Amino acid sequence: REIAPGAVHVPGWLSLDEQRHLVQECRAWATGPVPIRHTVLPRGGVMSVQTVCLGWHWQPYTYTRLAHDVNGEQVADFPDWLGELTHRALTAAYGRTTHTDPYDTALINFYDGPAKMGMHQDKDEKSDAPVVSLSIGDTCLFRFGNTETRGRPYTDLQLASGDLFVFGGPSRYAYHGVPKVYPGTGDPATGLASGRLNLTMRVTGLR
Ligand code: MD5
Ligand code: FE
Repeated sequence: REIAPGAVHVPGWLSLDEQRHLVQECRAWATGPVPIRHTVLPRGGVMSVQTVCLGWHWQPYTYTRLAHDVNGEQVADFPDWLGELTHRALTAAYGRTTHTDPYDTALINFYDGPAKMGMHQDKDEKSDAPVVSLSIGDTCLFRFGNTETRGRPYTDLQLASGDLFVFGGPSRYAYHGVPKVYPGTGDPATGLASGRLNLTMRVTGLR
């Protein structure tokens, strides 16, 4: 379903098996060369979500190869199979692949307890290729806004376990956020007993 031009929500896109596999892989990445952590913002704030990156390391507001803000190590590779899953996701959402640039980074966010994400734009990538988002675990309230301001107008919707959301075209630079996660709404059969995982695949445009 198209929420706005270029913003397509595909509920229940991932099978339970695919979700279980992604949860397992995320557990391994969380304890990889650069462990999952609460990102510290330049002005001293600490994000309530925990993030681990693949391919390129995101720290506000840039991408680097080495995680200078964590332990100086290089993040784990962005695996080919995740790039293939991303291209299947784009085909499912748009009916075709719109960009040929290879996807080279994933940001994996883990929401537990009261974790949420304020309204922001994703503009650290030097490519306007769509951002591909996969949700696993507890359902969240997702706020999809406009490209001009953090405030109204926005559309509130729920993202549940297995949902795919693709943000491209005119929606690529829309403000968005996660005002809350609904505890106890996930299926423990995914392997995630509580909390919410979100994987976003991106093209950094860097080399
Ligand atoms: C999440 N993650 O669920 C959220 C929303 C992030 C982030 O916002 O930057 O890691 S997934 C959504 C997303 C990504 C890029 C663009 C847009 C939404 N959008 O234009 O609405 O952890
Ligand atoms: Fe974002």
